[in-house]
Amino acid sequence: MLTGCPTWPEEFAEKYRKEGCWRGETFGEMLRERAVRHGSRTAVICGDAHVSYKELDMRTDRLAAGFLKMGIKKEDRVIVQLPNITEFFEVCFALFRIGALPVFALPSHRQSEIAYFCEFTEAAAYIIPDTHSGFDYRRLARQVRSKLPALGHVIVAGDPEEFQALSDLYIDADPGRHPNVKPDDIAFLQLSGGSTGLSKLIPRTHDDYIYSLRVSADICRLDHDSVYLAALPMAHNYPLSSPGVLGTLYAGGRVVLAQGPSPDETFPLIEKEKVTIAAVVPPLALIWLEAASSRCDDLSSLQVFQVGGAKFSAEAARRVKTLLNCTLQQVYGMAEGLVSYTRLDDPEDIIINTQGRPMSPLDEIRIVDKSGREVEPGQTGELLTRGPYTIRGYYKAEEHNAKAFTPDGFYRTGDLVKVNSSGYLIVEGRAKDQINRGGEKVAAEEVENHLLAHPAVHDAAVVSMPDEFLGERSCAYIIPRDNPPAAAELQQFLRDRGLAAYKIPDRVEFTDSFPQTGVGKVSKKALRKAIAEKMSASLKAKQ
Ligand code: AMP
Ligand code: DBH
Repeated sequence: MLTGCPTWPEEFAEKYRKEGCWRGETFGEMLRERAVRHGSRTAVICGDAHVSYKELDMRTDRLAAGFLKMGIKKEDRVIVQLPNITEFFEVCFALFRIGALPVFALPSHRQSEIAYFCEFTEAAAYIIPDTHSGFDYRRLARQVRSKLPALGHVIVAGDPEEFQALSDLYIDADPGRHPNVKPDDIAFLQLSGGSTGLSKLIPRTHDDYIYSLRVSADICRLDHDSVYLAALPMAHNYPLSSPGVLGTLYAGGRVVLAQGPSPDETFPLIEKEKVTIAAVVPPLALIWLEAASSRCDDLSSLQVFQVGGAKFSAEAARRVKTLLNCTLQQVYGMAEGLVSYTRLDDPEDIIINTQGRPMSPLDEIRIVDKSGREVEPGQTGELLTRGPYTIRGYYKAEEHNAKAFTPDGFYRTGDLVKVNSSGYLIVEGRAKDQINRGGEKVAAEEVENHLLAHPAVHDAAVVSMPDEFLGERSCAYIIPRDNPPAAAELQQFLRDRGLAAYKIPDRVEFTDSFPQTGVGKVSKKALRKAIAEKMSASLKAKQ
Protein backbone atom coordinates (compact mmCIF):
# COMPACT_ATOMS: atom_id res chain seq x y z
CA MET A 1 0.00 0.00 0.00
CA LEU A 2 1.19 3.49 -0.87
CA THR A 3 2.73 5.10 2.21
CA GLY A 4 1.10 8.18 3.71
CA CYS A 5 -2.48 6.96 3.20
CA PRO A 6 -4.42 6.27 6.38
CA THR A 7 -6.90 3.50 5.72
CA TRP A 8 -9.80 1.67 7.39
CA PRO A 9 -9.05 -0.38 10.49
CA GLU A 10 -9.30 -4.11 9.73
CA GLU A 11 -12.57 -4.58 11.63
CA PHE A 12 -14.26 -1.98 9.40
CA ALA A 13 -12.72 -3.37 6.22
CA GLU A 14 -14.02 -6.77 7.23
CA LYS A 15 -17.49 -5.39 7.88
CA TYR A 16 -17.63 -3.56 4.53
CA ARG A 17 -16.61 -6.75 2.74
CA LYS A 18 -19.03 -8.89 4.70
CA GLU A 19 -21.91 -6.50 4.01
CA GLY A 20 -21.19 -6.79 0.29
CA CYS A 21 -20.01 -3.21 -0.23
CA TRP A 22 -16.47 -4.04 -1.27
CA ARG A 23 -16.62 -6.82 -3.82
CA GLY A 24 -12.94 -7.07 -4.61
CA GLU A 25 -13.14 -5.49 -8.06
CA THR A 26 -10.54 -3.16 -9.64
CA PHE A 27 -11.09 -0.49 -12.30
CA GLY A 28 -8.93 -2.41 -14.75
CA GLU A 29 -11.18 -5.46 -14.41
CA MET A 30 -14.33 -3.36 -14.45
CA LEU A 31 -13.59 -1.97 -17.91
CA ARG A 32 -12.57 -5.40 -19.21
CA GLU A 33 -15.77 -6.95 -17.94
CA ARG A 34 -17.88 -4.18 -19.52
CA ALA A 35 -16.02 -4.66 -22.82
CA VAL A 36 -16.91 -8.34 -22.74
CA ARG A 37 -20.51 -7.67 -21.80
CA HIS A 38 -21.26 -4.55 -23.87
CA GLY A 39 -18.61 -4.91 -26.63
CA SER A 40 -19.84 -2.87 -29.54
CA ARG A 41 -22.08 -0.54 -27.54
CA THR A 42 -20.94 3.08 -27.43
CA ALA A 43 -19.14 4.04 -24.23
CA VAL A 44 -18.07 7.59 -25.03
CA ILE A 45 -19.20 10.21 -27.53
CA CYS A 46 -16.91 13.17 -28.15
CA GLY A 47 -17.89 15.37 -31.07
CA ASP A 48 -18.49 13.05 -33.99
CA ALA A 49 -16.38 10.24 -32.51
CA HIS A 50 -18.19 7.27 -30.97
CA VAL A 51 -15.93 4.95 -28.97
CA SER A 52 -17.24 1.49 -28.13
CA TYR A 53 -16.53 -0.36 -24.87
CA LYS A 54 -14.35 -2.79 -26.80
CA GLU A 55 -12.31 -0.03 -28.43
CA LEU A 56 -11.90 1.78 -25.14
CA ASP A 57 -10.67 -1.42 -23.51
CA MET A 58 -8.20 -2.16 -26.31
CA ARG A 59 -6.83 1.35 -26.49
CA THR A 60 -6.46 1.31 -22.71
CA ASP A 61 -4.36 -1.85 -22.91
CA ARG A 62 -2.14 -0.34 -25.58
CA LEU A 63 -1.64 2.84 -23.60
CA ALA A 64 -0.93 0.87 -20.42
CA ALA A 65 1.85 -0.90 -22.34
CA GLY A 66 3.23 2.47 -23.45
CA PHE A 67 3.19 3.84 -19.91
CA LEU A 68 5.03 0.76 -18.62
CA LYS A 69 7.58 1.01 -21.39
CA MET A 70 8.36 4.62 -20.57
CA GLY A 71 9.03 3.57 -16.98
CA ILE A 72 5.82 4.48 -15.16
CA LYS A 73 5.46 2.01 -12.31
CA LYS A 74 2.88 0.82 -9.83
CA GLU A 75 2.18 3.52 -7.19
CA ASP A 76 3.75 6.28 -9.30
CA ARG A 77 1.70 9.45 -9.15
CA VAL A 78 0.72 11.04 -12.45
CA ILE A 79 -0.86 14.49 -12.62
CA VAL A 80 -3.74 14.25 -15.10
CA GLN A 81 -5.01 17.62 -16.27
CA LEU A 82 -7.30 16.77 -19.15
CA PRO A 83 -10.57 18.36 -20.23
CA ASN A 84 -13.61 16.39 -21.37
CA ILE A 85 -11.98 14.38 -24.16
CA THR A 86 -11.92 10.62 -24.79
CA GLU A 87 -8.23 10.41 -23.88
CA PHE A 88 -9.22 11.21 -20.30
CA PHE A 89 -10.69 7.71 -19.98
CA GLU A 90 -7.87 5.97 -21.81
CA VAL A 91 -5.28 7.67 -19.62
CA CYS A 92 -7.13 6.97 -16.36
CA PHE A 93 -7.96 3.35 -17.08
CA ALA A 94 -4.43 2.69 -18.40
CA LEU A 95 -2.98 4.10 -15.18
CA PHE A 96 -5.49 2.11 -13.11
CA ARG A 97 -4.47 -1.06 -14.95
CA ILE A 98 -0.80 -0.67 -14.13
CA GLY A 99 -1.51 0.51 -10.58
CA ALA A 100 -0.19 4.04 -11.15
CA LEU A 101 -2.26 6.82 -9.58
CA PRO A 102 -3.92 9.64 -11.50
CA VAL A 103 -3.98 12.87 -9.51
CA PHE A 104 -7.07 14.68 -10.79
CA ALA A 105 -6.12 18.28 -11.53
CA LEU A 106 -8.83 20.50 -13.04
CA PRO A 107 -8.40 22.24 -16.41
CA SER A 108 -8.59 25.59 -14.62
CA HIS A 109 -5.57 24.90 -12.41
CA ARG A 110 -2.50 26.96 -13.17
CA GLN A 111 1.14 27.10 -12.21
CA SER A 112 0.71 27.51 -8.47
CA GLU A 113 -1.58 24.49 -8.09
CA ILE A 114 0.15 22.25 -10.64
CA ALA A 115 3.64 22.91 -9.26
CA TYR A 116 2.33 22.07 -5.81
CA PHE A 117 0.70 18.80 -6.96
CA CYS A 118 3.84 17.79 -8.87
CA GLU A 119 6.16 18.56 -6.01
CA PHE A 120 3.99 17.22 -3.19
CA THR A 121 3.23 13.92 -4.91
CA GLU A 122 6.72 13.62 -6.49
CA ALA A 123 4.90 13.03 -9.75
CA ALA A 124 6.44 10.75 -12.36
CA ALA A 125 4.51 12.42 -15.18
CA TYR A 126 2.19 15.29 -16.01
CA ILE A 127 -0.45 14.77 -18.73
CA ILE A 128 -2.06 17.72 -20.53
CA PRO A 129 -3.93 18.63 -23.71
CA ASP A 130 -2.08 20.85 -26.21
CA THR A 131 -4.61 23.65 -25.96
CA HIS A 132 -8.09 23.87 -24.55
CA SER A 133 -10.54 26.79 -24.33
CA GLY A 134 -7.90 29.09 -25.78
CA PHE A 135 -5.24 28.15 -23.22
CA ASP A 136 -1.92 26.55 -24.13
CA TYR A 137 -1.08 23.87 -21.53
CA ARG A 138 2.39 23.34 -22.97
CA ARG A 139 3.25 26.86 -21.82
CA LEU A 140 2.00 25.95 -18.39
CA ALA A 141 4.15 22.80 -18.43
CA ARG A 142 7.18 24.92 -19.30
CA GLN A 143 6.50 27.26 -16.40
CA VAL A 144 6.10 24.34 -14.02
CA ARG A 145 9.28 22.71 -15.27
CA SER A 146 11.27 25.91 -14.85
CA LYS A 147 10.17 25.91 -11.23
CA LEU A 148 10.66 22.17 -10.79
CA PRO A 149 13.48 20.96 -13.04
CA ALA A 150 13.04 17.44 -11.64
CA LEU A 151 9.49 17.17 -13.06
CA GLY A 152 9.23 13.85 -14.90
CA HIS A 153 7.64 13.23 -18.28
CA VAL A 154 5.28 15.79 -19.75
CA ILE A 155 2.82 13.98 -22.02
CA VAL A 156 0.56 15.88 -24.41
CA ALA A 157 -2.74 14.85 -25.98
CA GLY A 158 -2.47 16.61 -29.35
CA ASP A 159 0.52 18.52 -30.73
CA PRO A 160 3.31 17.88 -28.19
CA GLU A 161 5.87 20.47 -29.37
CA GLU A 162 9.04 19.51 -27.42
CA PHE A 163 7.18 17.10 -25.09
CA GLN A 164 6.08 13.45 -25.37
CA ALA A 165 3.09 12.79 -27.65
CA LEU A 166 0.40 10.74 -25.94
CA SER A 167 -0.51 9.24 -29.32
CA ASP A 168 2.96 7.63 -29.56
CA LEU A 169 2.37 5.69 -26.36
CA TYR A 170 -0.30 3.38 -27.78
CA ILE A 171 1.82 0.29 -28.52
CA ASP A 172 1.26 -3.43 -28.85
CA ALA A 173 -0.07 -4.64 -25.58
CA ASP A 174 1.15 -7.46 -23.41
CA PRO A 175 -1.36 -7.49 -20.54
CA GLY A 176 0.58 -10.37 -18.98
CA ARG A 177 3.17 -7.83 -17.88
CA HIS A 178 0.78 -5.69 -15.82
CA PRO A 179 1.70 -5.31 -12.17
CA ASN A 180 -0.67 -6.99 -9.75
CA VAL A 181 -3.30 -4.41 -8.75
CA LYS A 182 -5.39 -5.23 -5.68
CA PRO A 183 -8.91 -3.98 -4.91
CA ASP A 184 -7.78 -2.40 -1.66
CA ASP A 185 -4.93 -0.52 -3.36
CA ILE A 186 -5.25 3.25 -3.74
CA ALA A 187 -6.60 3.85 -7.27
CA PHE A 188 -6.08 7.63 -7.49
CA LEU A 189 -5.74 10.86 -5.57
CA GLN A 190 -8.75 13.18 -5.76
CA LEU A 191 -8.57 16.83 -4.66
CA SER A 192 -10.41 18.51 -1.84
CA GLY A 193 -12.09 21.81 -2.71
CA GLY A 194 -9.55 23.78 -0.71
CA SER A 195 -11.83 26.77 -0.15
CA THR A 196 -9.09 28.09 2.10
CA GLY A 197 -5.46 27.26 1.48
CA LEU A 198 -4.19 24.49 -0.76
CA SER A 199 -6.14 21.40 -1.79
CA LYS A 200 -5.57 18.27 0.23
CA LEU A 201 -5.12 15.01 -1.64
CA ILE A 202 -7.71 12.31 -1.13
CA PRO A 203 -6.68 8.67 -1.53
CA ARG A 204 -9.53 6.49 -2.86
CA THR A 205 -9.30 2.73 -3.27
CA HIS A 206 -10.73 0.63 -6.11
CA ASP A 207 -12.98 -1.12 -3.60
CA ASP A 208 -14.47 1.97 -1.99
CA TYR A 209 -14.91 4.04 -5.15
CA ILE A 210 -16.44 1.26 -7.22
CA TYR A 211 -18.88 0.68 -4.38
CA SER A 212 -19.88 4.36 -4.53
CA LEU A 213 -20.37 4.05 -8.32
CA ARG A 214 -22.55 0.98 -7.95
CA VAL A 215 -24.85 2.56 -5.38
CA SER A 216 -24.97 5.89 -7.24
CA ALA A 217 -25.83 4.22 -10.55
CA ASP A 218 -28.51 2.23 -8.77
CA ILE A 219 -30.08 5.28 -7.10
CA CYS A 220 -30.06 7.17 -10.41
CA ARG A 221 -31.47 4.08 -12.16
CA LEU A 222 -28.73 3.94 -14.77
CA ASP A 223 -28.58 1.07 -17.22
CA HIS A 224 -27.21 0.52 -20.70
CA ASP A 225 -29.83 2.84 -22.17
CA SER A 226 -28.73 5.77 -20.01
CA VAL A 227 -26.98 8.70 -21.63
CA TYR A 228 -25.00 10.93 -19.25
CA LEU A 229 -23.97 14.41 -20.29
CA ALA A 230 -20.60 15.48 -18.88
CA ALA A 231 -21.03 19.25 -18.89
CA LEU A 232 -18.76 19.95 -15.89
CA PRO A 233 -15.04 19.13 -15.98
CA MET A 234 -15.16 15.42 -15.30
CA ALA A 235 -12.01 15.27 -13.20
CA HIS A 236 -14.10 16.72 -10.39
CA ASN A 237 -15.52 14.13 -8.06
CA TYR A 238 -19.16 15.01 -8.69
CA PRO A 239 -19.25 14.54 -12.50
CA LEU A 240 -16.72 11.74 -12.11
CA SER A 241 -18.67 9.58 -9.72
CA SER A 242 -22.09 10.77 -8.58
CA PRO A 243 -22.93 8.75 -10.67
CA GLY A 244 -21.00 10.76 -13.22
CA VAL A 245 -19.02 9.41 -16.10
CA LEU A 246 -17.58 6.44 -14.21
CA GLY A 247 -20.95 5.44 -12.76
CA THR A 248 -22.36 5.53 -16.30
CA LEU A 249 -19.59 3.26 -17.60
CA TYR A 250 -20.17 1.03 -14.58
CA ALA A 251 -23.79 0.65 -15.72
CA GLY A 252 -22.87 0.10 -19.38
CA GLY A 253 -24.42 3.42 -20.48
CA ARG A 254 -23.17 6.13 -22.81
CA VAL A 255 -21.17 9.21 -21.80
CA VAL A 256 -21.52 12.33 -23.94
CA LEU A 257 -18.70 14.83 -23.53
CA ALA A 258 -19.55 18.53 -23.74
CA GLN A 259 -16.74 20.98 -24.39
CA GLY A 260 -18.30 23.55 -22.11
CA PRO A 261 -21.32 23.80 -19.82
CA SER A 262 -23.27 26.63 -21.50
CA PRO A 263 -26.71 26.01 -23.05
CA ASP A 264 -25.20 26.88 -26.45
CA GLU A 265 -22.93 23.86 -26.15
CA THR A 266 -25.05 21.48 -24.13
CA PHE A 267 -28.64 21.92 -25.34
CA PRO A 268 -27.96 20.86 -28.95
CA LEU A 269 -26.05 17.84 -27.57
CA ILE A 270 -28.95 16.85 -25.34
CA GLU A 271 -31.21 16.95 -28.39
CA LYS A 272 -28.80 15.13 -30.73
CA GLU A 273 -27.63 12.38 -28.40
CA LYS A 274 -30.90 12.00 -26.47
CA VAL A 275 -29.26 12.66 -23.13
CA THR A 276 -31.18 11.19 -20.20
CA ILE A 277 -29.24 12.60 -17.23
CA ALA A 278 -27.16 15.76 -16.77
CA ALA A 279 -25.32 17.19 -13.77
CA VAL A 280 -24.72 20.86 -13.06
CA VAL A 281 -23.77 23.19 -10.20
CA PRO A 282 -26.28 25.80 -8.95
CA PRO A 283 -24.99 28.88 -10.85
CA LEU A 284 -25.19 26.85 -14.05
CA ALA A 285 -28.62 25.50 -13.17
CA LEU A 286 -29.91 29.08 -13.07
CA ILE A 287 -28.46 29.72 -16.53
CA TRP A 288 -29.99 26.52 -17.94
CA LEU A 289 -33.38 27.35 -16.44
CA GLU A 290 -33.26 30.82 -17.94
CA ALA A 291 -32.23 29.45 -21.34
CA ALA A 292 -34.81 26.66 -21.34
CA SER A 293 -37.63 29.18 -21.31
CA SER A 294 -36.25 31.11 -24.28
CA ARG A 295 -34.71 28.43 -26.53
CA CYS A 296 -36.43 25.80 -28.57
CA ASP A 297 -34.05 22.81 -28.41
CA ASP A 298 -35.80 19.50 -27.81
CA LEU A 299 -34.80 18.51 -24.26
CA SER A 300 -37.55 15.91 -23.90
CA SER A 301 -35.11 12.98 -23.51
CA LEU A 302 -33.86 14.45 -20.22
CA GLN A 303 -35.21 12.49 -17.27
CA VAL A 304 -32.94 13.55 -14.41
CA PHE A 305 -31.43 16.97 -13.80
CA GLN A 306 -28.85 16.77 -11.03
CA VAL A 307 -27.88 19.89 -9.12
CA GLY A 308 -25.13 19.72 -6.53
CA GLY A 309 -21.77 20.95 -5.37
CA ALA A 310 -23.27 23.89 -3.51
CA LYS A 311 -26.64 24.71 -2.04
CA PHE A 312 -29.42 25.02 -4.61
CA SER A 313 -32.00 27.50 -3.42
CA ALA A 314 -35.54 26.21 -2.98
CA GLU A 315 -36.70 29.19 -5.03
CA ALA A 316 -34.84 27.91 -8.08
CA ALA A 317 -35.45 24.22 -7.34
CA ARG A 318 -39.16 24.83 -7.60
CA ARG A 319 -38.79 25.98 -11.22
CA VAL A 320 -37.03 22.86 -12.53
CA LYS A 321 -40.04 20.70 -13.14
CA THR A 322 -41.95 23.20 -15.24
CA LEU A 323 -38.98 24.61 -17.15
CA LEU A 324 -37.08 21.39 -17.90
CA ASN A 325 -39.94 18.95 -17.57
CA CYS A 326 -37.86 16.36 -15.73
CA THR A 327 -37.00 15.24 -12.20
CA LEU A 328 -34.67 17.37 -10.14
CA GLN A 329 -32.15 15.43 -8.08
CA GLN A 330 -30.22 17.29 -5.40
CA VAL A 331 -26.74 15.93 -4.80
CA TYR A 332 -24.72 16.85 -1.75
CA GLY A 333 -21.30 15.29 -1.70
CA MET A 334 -17.62 15.65 -1.16
CA ALA A 335 -14.52 14.15 -2.73
CA GLU A 336 -13.65 12.77 0.73
CA GLY A 337 -16.55 10.36 0.37
CA LEU A 338 -20.11 10.83 1.62
CA VAL A 339 -22.68 11.53 -1.07
CA SER A 340 -26.33 12.22 -0.38
CA TYR A 341 -29.06 12.14 -3.03
CA THR A 342 -32.73 12.93 -3.20
CA ARG A 343 -34.33 9.81 -4.64
CA LEU A 344 -36.09 10.03 -7.99
CA ASP A 345 -39.46 9.07 -6.50
CA ASP A 346 -39.23 11.28 -3.42
CA PRO A 347 -42.15 13.67 -2.85
CA GLU A 348 -41.77 17.13 -4.39
CA ASP A 349 -41.31 18.77 -0.99
CA ILE A 350 -38.28 16.60 -0.21
CA ILE A 351 -36.74 17.14 -3.65
CA ILE A 352 -37.08 20.91 -3.39
CA ASN A 353 -36.19 21.46 0.22
CA THR A 354 -33.53 18.88 1.11
CA GLN A 355 -30.13 17.79 -0.10
CA GLY A 356 -31.14 14.16 -0.03
CA ARG A 357 -30.10 11.33 2.23
CA PRO A 358 -26.82 9.42 2.33
CA MET A 359 -26.54 6.84 -0.42
CA SER A 360 -25.42 3.90 1.70
CA PRO A 361 -27.15 2.27 4.68
CA LEU A 362 -23.66 1.94 6.13
CA ASP A 363 -22.99 5.69 6.09
CA GLU A 364 -22.76 6.88 9.69
CA ILE A 365 -23.81 10.44 10.43
CA ARG A 366 -23.31 12.58 13.52
CA ILE A 367 -24.45 16.16 13.92
CA VAL A 368 -22.47 17.90 16.65
CA ASP A 369 -22.20 21.28 18.33
CA LYS A 370 -18.99 23.26 18.77
CA SER A 371 -17.95 21.17 21.74
CA GLY A 372 -18.40 17.95 19.77
CA ARG A 373 -21.61 16.84 21.54
CA GLU A 374 -24.46 15.50 19.44
CA VAL A 375 -27.26 18.04 19.03
CA GLU A 376 -30.93 17.31 19.63
CA PRO A 377 -32.68 15.67 16.64
CA GLY A 378 -33.61 18.28 14.03
CA GLN A 379 -31.11 20.86 15.32
CA THR A 380 -28.31 22.28 13.19
CA GLY A 381 -24.72 21.31 13.81
CA GLU A 382 -21.56 20.23 12.05
CA LEU A 383 -21.88 17.02 10.06
CA LEU A 384 -19.39 14.27 10.87
CA THR A 385 -19.39 11.10 8.84
CA ARG A 386 -17.80 7.69 8.53
CA GLY A 387 -18.53 4.86 6.12
CA PRO A 388 -17.52 2.38 3.42
CA TYR A 389 -16.44 5.03 0.90
CA THR A 390 -15.39 7.92 3.16
CA ILE A 391 -11.64 8.25 3.65
CA ARG A 392 -9.95 7.93 7.02
CA GLY A 393 -7.30 10.54 6.23
CA TYR A 394 -5.69 12.68 3.53
CA TYR A 395 -2.49 11.69 1.73
CA LYS A 396 0.67 12.69 3.63
CA ALA A 397 -1.11 15.07 6.00
CA GLU A 398 -0.64 13.62 9.47
CA GLU A 399 -0.97 16.90 11.32
CA HIS A 400 -4.04 18.05 9.40
CA ASN A 401 -5.65 14.61 9.72
CA ALA A 402 -5.51 14.85 13.49
CA LYS A 403 -7.84 17.87 13.22
CA ALA A 404 -9.96 16.87 10.23
CA PHE A 405 -10.91 13.45 11.64
CA THR A 406 -12.13 12.39 15.07
CA PRO A 407 -10.10 9.79 16.96
CA ASP A 408 -12.74 7.20 16.01
CA GLY A 409 -12.42 7.96 12.33
CA PHE A 410 -15.28 10.35 11.52
CA TYR A 411 -14.51 12.99 8.89
CA ARG A 412 -15.37 16.51 10.02
CA THR A 413 -17.10 17.96 6.95
CA GLY A 414 -17.18 21.59 8.14
CA ASP A 415 -20.75 21.73 6.81
CA LEU A 416 -23.63 22.92 8.98
CA VAL A 417 -26.46 20.49 8.48
CA LYS A 418 -29.73 19.41 10.04
CA VAL A 419 -31.47 16.09 9.59
CA ASN A 420 -35.24 15.88 9.23
CA SER A 421 -37.34 13.14 10.76
CA SER A 422 -36.97 10.91 7.69
CA GLY A 423 -33.19 11.15 7.69
CA TYR A 424 -32.87 13.74 4.89
CA LEU A 425 -30.09 16.30 5.19
CA ILE A 426 -30.62 20.02 4.88
CA VAL A 427 -27.39 21.90 4.38
CA GLU A 428 -27.54 25.18 6.25
CA GLY A 429 -24.16 26.47 5.17
CA ARG A 430 -20.47 26.10 5.76
CA ALA A 431 -19.28 26.46 9.31
CA LYS A 432 -17.37 29.40 7.86
CA ASP A 433 -19.88 30.83 5.40
CA GLN A 434 -20.92 33.43 7.85
CA ILE A 435 -20.46 37.11 8.27
CA ASN A 436 -19.53 38.10 11.77
CA ARG A 437 -20.94 41.58 12.08
CA GLY A 438 -19.52 42.70 15.39
CA GLY A 439 -20.66 39.48 17.01
CA GLU A 440 -23.94 39.25 15.17
CA LYS A 441 -23.68 36.27 12.86
CA VAL A 442 -25.27 36.45 9.47
CA ALA A 443 -25.67 33.23 7.51
CA ALA A 444 -24.84 34.12 3.92
CA GLU A 445 -27.23 31.57 2.54
CA GLU A 446 -30.27 32.83 4.38
CA VAL A 447 -29.83 36.32 2.95
CA GLU A 448 -29.10 34.94 -0.52
CA ASN A 449 -32.36 33.02 -0.48
CA HIS A 450 -34.31 36.18 0.24
CA LEU A 451 -32.46 38.08 -2.47
CA LEU A 452 -33.22 35.33 -5.00
CA ALA A 453 -36.90 35.84 -4.40
CA HIS A 454 -36.65 39.33 -5.96
CA PRO A 455 -37.82 39.21 -9.59
CA ALA A 456 -34.90 41.30 -10.86
CA VAL A 457 -32.26 39.09 -9.23
CA HIS A 458 -30.73 36.28 -11.29
CA ASP A 459 -28.20 35.19 -8.68
CA ALA A 460 -26.82 36.44 -5.36
CA ALA A 461 -23.73 35.80 -3.27
CA VAL A 462 -23.27 37.37 0.14
CA VAL A 463 -19.77 37.74 1.57
CA SER A 464 -18.03 39.58 4.36
CA MET A 465 -15.98 42.72 3.86
CA PRO A 466 -13.53 44.08 6.38
CA ASP A 467 -14.82 46.89 8.55
CA GLU A 468 -12.98 49.05 11.02
CA PHE A 469 -15.79 49.18 13.58
CA LEU A 470 -17.60 45.87 13.30
CA GLY A 471 -14.74 43.70 12.13
CA GLU A 472 -16.89 42.59 9.23
CA ARG A 473 -19.88 43.89 7.34
CA SER A 474 -21.87 42.17 4.64
CA CYS A 475 -21.75 42.73 0.91
CA ALA A 476 -24.26 41.24 -1.50
CA TYR A 477 -23.01 40.60 -5.00
CA ILE A 478 -25.93 40.50 -7.41
CA ILE A 479 -26.24 39.33 -10.99
CA PRO A 480 -29.35 41.18 -12.19
CA ARG A 481 -31.67 39.69 -14.78
CA ASP A 482 -31.93 42.81 -16.95
CA ASN A 483 -31.78 46.24 -15.42
CA PRO A 484 -30.28 46.26 -11.95
CA PRO A 485 -32.66 47.52 -9.29
CA ALA A 486 -31.35 50.26 -6.99
CA ALA A 487 -29.39 48.95 -4.00
CA ALA A 488 -31.81 50.73 -1.70
CA GLU A 489 -34.74 48.96 -3.33
CA LEU A 490 -33.18 45.56 -2.69
CA GLN A 491 -32.45 46.46 0.91
CA GLN A 492 -36.04 47.60 1.35
CA PHE A 493 -37.26 44.38 -0.27
CA LEU A 494 -35.39 42.37 2.40
CA ARG A 495 -36.78 44.53 5.18
CA ASP A 496 -40.27 44.03 3.79
CA ARG A 497 -39.67 40.27 3.94
CA GLY A 498 -39.10 40.68 7.65
CA LEU A 499 -35.36 40.19 7.73
CA ALA A 500 -33.58 41.49 10.83
CA ALA A 501 -31.78 44.78 10.28
CA TYR A 502 -28.33 43.33 10.93
CA LYS A 503 -28.86 40.84 8.10
CA ILE A 504 -29.61 43.50 5.48
CA PRO A 505 -26.49 43.69 3.28
CA ASP A 506 -24.48 46.78 4.11
CA ARG A 507 -23.41 47.08 0.53
CA VAL A 508 -24.74 45.86 -2.80
CA GLU A 509 -22.51 45.31 -5.82
CA PHE A 510 -23.83 44.48 -9.27
CA THR A 511 -21.88 42.24 -11.60
CA ASP A 512 -22.32 40.21 -14.81
CA SER A 513 -20.89 37.01 -13.39
CA PHE A 514 -19.32 35.53 -10.27
CA PRO A 515 -15.75 34.26 -10.10
CA GLN A 516 -15.80 30.47 -10.12
CA THR A 517 -13.90 27.56 -8.70
CA GLY A 518 -12.58 24.93 -11.11
CA VAL A 519 -15.89 23.09 -11.28
CA GLY A 520 -18.02 26.23 -11.52
CA LYS A 521 -19.08 26.80 -7.93
CA VAL A 522 -19.17 30.46 -6.85
CA SER A 523 -15.76 31.31 -5.39
CA LYS A 524 -16.57 33.26 -2.26
CA LYS A 525 -12.89 33.47 -1.55
CA ALA A 526 -12.39 35.50 -4.74
CA LEU A 527 -15.43 37.68 -4.00
CA ARG A 528 -14.18 38.46 -0.50
CA LYS A 529 -10.80 39.40 -1.92
CA ALA A 530 -12.39 41.62 -4.60
CA ILE A 531 -14.52 43.60 -2.17
CA ALA A 532 -11.69 43.94 0.35
CA GLU A 533 -9.45 45.36 -2.40
CA LYS A 534 -12.14 47.71 -3.60
CA MET A 535 -12.76 49.01 -0.07
CA SER A 536 -9.10 49.55 0.61
CA ALA A 537 -8.62 51.36 -2.73
CA SER A 538 -11.53 53.69 -2.05
CA LEU A 539 -10.22 54.35 1.45
CA LYS A 540 -6.82 55.31 0.02
CA ALA A 541 -8.46 57.55 -2.58
CA LYS A 542 -10.26 59.42 0.21
CA GLN A 543 -7.10 60.00 2.25
P1 AMP B 1 -15.27 19.70 -2.49
O1 AMP B 1 -14.33 20.14 -1.42
O2 AMP B 1 -15.10 20.42 -3.80
O3 AMP B 1 -15.29 18.21 -2.62
O4 AMP B 1 -16.69 20.19 -2.03
C1 AMP B 1 -17.41 19.54 -1.04
C2 AMP B 1 -18.24 20.55 -0.32
O5 AMP B 1 -19.15 21.19 -1.24
C3 AMP B 1 -19.13 19.96 0.72
O6 AMP B 1 -18.45 19.71 1.93
C4 AMP B 1 -20.17 21.06 0.87
O7 AMP B 1 -19.66 22.14 1.60
C5 AMP B 1 -20.33 21.56 -0.56
N1 AMP B 1 -21.49 20.93 -1.22
C6 AMP B 1 -21.48 19.93 -2.11
N2 AMP B 1 -22.73 19.65 -2.52
C7 AMP B 1 -23.57 20.49 -1.89
C8 AMP B 1 -24.99 20.69 -1.89
N3 AMP B 1 -25.82 20.00 -2.68
N4 AMP B 1 -25.49 21.62 -1.04
C9 AMP B 1 -24.68 22.35 -0.26
N5 AMP B 1 -23.34 22.22 -0.22
C10 AMP B 1 -22.78 21.31 -1.02
O1 DBH C 1 -18.98 19.25 -4.28
C1 DBH C 1 -18.56 18.09 -4.31
O2 DBH C 1 -17.39 17.80 -4.07
C2 DBH C 1 -19.52 17.01 -4.68
C3 DBH C 1 -20.86 17.29 -4.89
C4 DBH C 1 -21.73 16.28 -5.25
C5 DBH C 1 -19.06 15.71 -4.81
O3 DBH C 1 -17.75 15.41 -4.59
C6 DBH C 1 -19.94 14.68 -5.15
C7 DBH C 1 -21.28 14.98 -5.38
O4 DBH C 1 -19.46 13.43 -5.28
